[in-house]
Amino acid sequence: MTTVFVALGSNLDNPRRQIERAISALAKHPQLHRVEISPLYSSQAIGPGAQPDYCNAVAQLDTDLEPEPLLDLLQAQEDQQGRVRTERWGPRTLDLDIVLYGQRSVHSARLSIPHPRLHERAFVLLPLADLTGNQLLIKGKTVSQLLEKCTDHGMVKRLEV
Ligand code: A4P
Ligand code: MG
Repeated sequence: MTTVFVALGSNLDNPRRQIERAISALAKHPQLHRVEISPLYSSQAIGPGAQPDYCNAVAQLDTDLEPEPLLDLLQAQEDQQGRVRTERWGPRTLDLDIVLYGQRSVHSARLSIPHPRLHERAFVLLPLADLTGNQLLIKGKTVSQLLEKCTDHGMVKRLEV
């Protein structure tokens, strides 16, 4: 079993409900175990044009799936929730990214793990810190060390339960 962190993001069609729907699909999937979810955050969109704010969260889970079959499962859930892929970083009903897959680095045509923009995104680092405290090392750095260098904290707010 490998412990994996998945970033969830949505900024279309009731983002909070999209994230809640994705969480419940992950939690009941037979190949995903011990699924834990961070608090939810609201964040200003990074991307082209004026876009609605995002709802973001991170899930921690254990799985026997290899990275590519896990990506297939996550993309199937994105499709299930009406994801339409138009422009890069465009608005979306659901984005599920593999942030970390155990200690493994993956660089293939379909996958870059750790997620290459993890260190510059408070909307991923803050929920990751909620789940792991300061236990996790990412390329030798703690999440707090990454957060110190990350400049977009002001754009990210934790949502009330
Ligand atoms: N891919 C490569 N590595 C991964 C990975 N670790 N996990 C490939 C998942 N997918 C990965 O993704 C395009 C391709 O990336 C996939 O087919 C997969 O093979 P996509 O989801 O179709 O497109 P995208 O999300 O627009 O591209 P990208 O480059 O993954 O975007 P990012 O960097 O994830 O950014 N602003 C806020 N506030 N909150 C957000 O959540 N998200 C994005 C997406 C932009 N701005 C945001 C947010
Ligand atoms: Mg994505």
